[in-house]
Amino acid sequence: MKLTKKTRAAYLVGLLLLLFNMSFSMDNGYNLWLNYSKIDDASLLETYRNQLQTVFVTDGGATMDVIKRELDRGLGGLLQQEVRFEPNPTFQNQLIVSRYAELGEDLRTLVDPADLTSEGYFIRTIENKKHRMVLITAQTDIGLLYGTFHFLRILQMHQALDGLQVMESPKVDIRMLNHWDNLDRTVERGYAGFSIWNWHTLPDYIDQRYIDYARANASIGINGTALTNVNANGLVLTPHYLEKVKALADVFRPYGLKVYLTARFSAPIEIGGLKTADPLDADVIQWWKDKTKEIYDLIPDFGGFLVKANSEGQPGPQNYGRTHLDGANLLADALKPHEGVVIWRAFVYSEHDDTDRAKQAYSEFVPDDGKYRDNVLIQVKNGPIDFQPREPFHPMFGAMPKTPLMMEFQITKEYLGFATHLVYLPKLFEEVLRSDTYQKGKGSTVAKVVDGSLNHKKVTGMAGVANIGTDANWTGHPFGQADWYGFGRLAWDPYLDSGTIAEEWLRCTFTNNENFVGPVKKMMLESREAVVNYMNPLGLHHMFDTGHHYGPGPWVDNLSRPEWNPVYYHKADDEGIGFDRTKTGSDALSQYAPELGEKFGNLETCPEEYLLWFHHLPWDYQLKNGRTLWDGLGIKYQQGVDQVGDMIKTWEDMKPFVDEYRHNQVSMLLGIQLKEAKWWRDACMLYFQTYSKMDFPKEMEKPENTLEHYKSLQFPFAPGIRPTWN
Ligand code: GCW
Repeated sequence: MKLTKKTRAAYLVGLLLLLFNMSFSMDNGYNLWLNYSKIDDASLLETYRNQLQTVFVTDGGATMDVIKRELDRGLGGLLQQEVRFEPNPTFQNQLIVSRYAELGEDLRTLVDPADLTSEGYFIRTIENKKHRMVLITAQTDIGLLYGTFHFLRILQMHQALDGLQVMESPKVDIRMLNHWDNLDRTVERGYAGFSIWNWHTLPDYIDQRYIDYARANASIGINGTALTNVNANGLVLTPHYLEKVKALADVFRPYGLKVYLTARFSAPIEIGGLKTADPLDADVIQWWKDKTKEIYDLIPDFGGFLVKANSEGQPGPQNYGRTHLDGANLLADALKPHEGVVIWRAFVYSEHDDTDRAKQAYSEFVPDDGKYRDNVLIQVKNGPIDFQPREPFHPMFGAMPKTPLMMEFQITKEYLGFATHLVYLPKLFEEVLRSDTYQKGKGSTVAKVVDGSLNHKKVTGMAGVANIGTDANWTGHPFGQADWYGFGRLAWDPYLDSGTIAEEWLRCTFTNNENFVGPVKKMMLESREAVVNYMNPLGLHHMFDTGHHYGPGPWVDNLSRPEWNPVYYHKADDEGIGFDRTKTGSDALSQYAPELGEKFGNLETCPEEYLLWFHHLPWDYQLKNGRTLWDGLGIKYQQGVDQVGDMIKTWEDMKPFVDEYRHNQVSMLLGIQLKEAKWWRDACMLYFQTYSKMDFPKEMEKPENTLEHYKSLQFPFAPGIRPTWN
């Protein structure tokens, strides 16, 4: 067939449209929230184009180059025009990115540097006789980079530039990701593919992902990354691997991202050839000093060591009759000359200690408050057990006023449905940060402990266990990106509101259309309570199946250590259910301030969400709404299932606003979430019924299978842990 010119043109247009549509409907999420697609509001686009006709960026090193590249990409995409960089400031309809010290006198008077920390920045729109411009200024290049990302976010969110006055400084010093990545590229509790660190091709091959990873982190203010699993392998400290670590550190440096490594306490034996790793042994002390110097010779801004010791079989100072204090101070002394820090984890519980696991960390660490070197931070998980859907805050917060306590959140969803469930974690993080410890009277929130404002501030930090892997969209579930994003934003400012964060993320990642943002934000904010309801309602916890933690296993009672068994935590029996942590039980409550001891200890005042965390109660105990505890449990489980049903409906309505690819991904995942929510409800209620011997409440749907069926399920290849099978 011979094509006429006209038909050829029509074909071409058709093909272009098809390509455009395909790219629109095939967004695989790789760009995360750094989605710089064209501003779709024509008049706003016109205004921005007028206000930002040219760009001037101060000369400088690698970070300034990064800023230029990001502006080129960001403004180029959002405004859909070539970005004109000027060699000199014109001050007219210009974006200016300049260090404070290089500003002219007249501009300097407009911003007060006293308000800026070294990573802080100002963004101001200035309109006067001489100027008509947007100014981003900071004391340091990294401050300018953070300001640049903030500025791009303003455009992504379609906010007006007129009268802009932003002043931001991070409230927390160390804002880091902890990767539980093994050197063989498996990721402990990772559900988004393999480790993004390709140790085999490093140091010579720099994957574009490393750069985009650094960009994404810088865009939300994350300034540290521990590359390797806390269940550490000493090999990473050998020259062969350190060369690879150096390559990553070199990539990350312009983005303000420091590298940390996990230090295996027995490394002096395993890779150093010593006979002991005793922290008081002179050779061991010297070995760590030399090793640390070797690292700093390669990576002058190395952050320091993250250590898990004497916990879950990891080696530590207690193997030599020494203490956590001895171990932490050993490494602190080695790092001190290089200005590095030790981040020593408080996630410890001992197989020789039969006291309530919730109490053990406090007992081991609190007595040594004030004795740690000043470059030691103790990293404490948000709750006293282990990243459950809901826990009260860890009693160590506020109880060690002389020691910096760093927050550890888990961004990966080990206990919240892996990367298959939509659960918006910043809601959980916010709940913890806003909890009142009462340690210095009312208002002594966890956030104030973490940002150092409650006590003498030395160095402060917040860590999040990463949910990142090789999946195209980094996090497996498209909404898992919001957890990474939200973690970064809360590490920067622990007082931010989770709703505001959700809205930012939605606008930057998907669209500014209010018909999308409103309902999806609501869905995200409710998703956390949903998972609590369908997994662990009313204060129940740790009822996950053995090892992989996938799905319910409330019946599990045969693991070698008592506190690895779910029955240890729910203590269901013919009388009732729940863990008595009051004076009549383990008395874990006494580790909290007296105000909370009273509040949680008294059934009248204990919030229902912590009921079975602190109390063992009869099945027919009457809840506030007049129903029995048994009915209340069933109703909560059902509510969780119904909430997921509502999420599915909301998401269906969002079809017009989301590209087909991601819409479909989320729909399928929500389908799995619903199936698993029902699984949790049915398995737990059927199991508890063997004790309560009561009928299910009328509100609850009938279980879909028998208890025997649920007990028989096995998942030897569940992700997140190396497979085990019989
Ligand atoms: O929750 C447990 C996890 C382990 C993890 C440990 C820890 C890295 O099941 O996989 O090990 O916590 O935080 O050290």
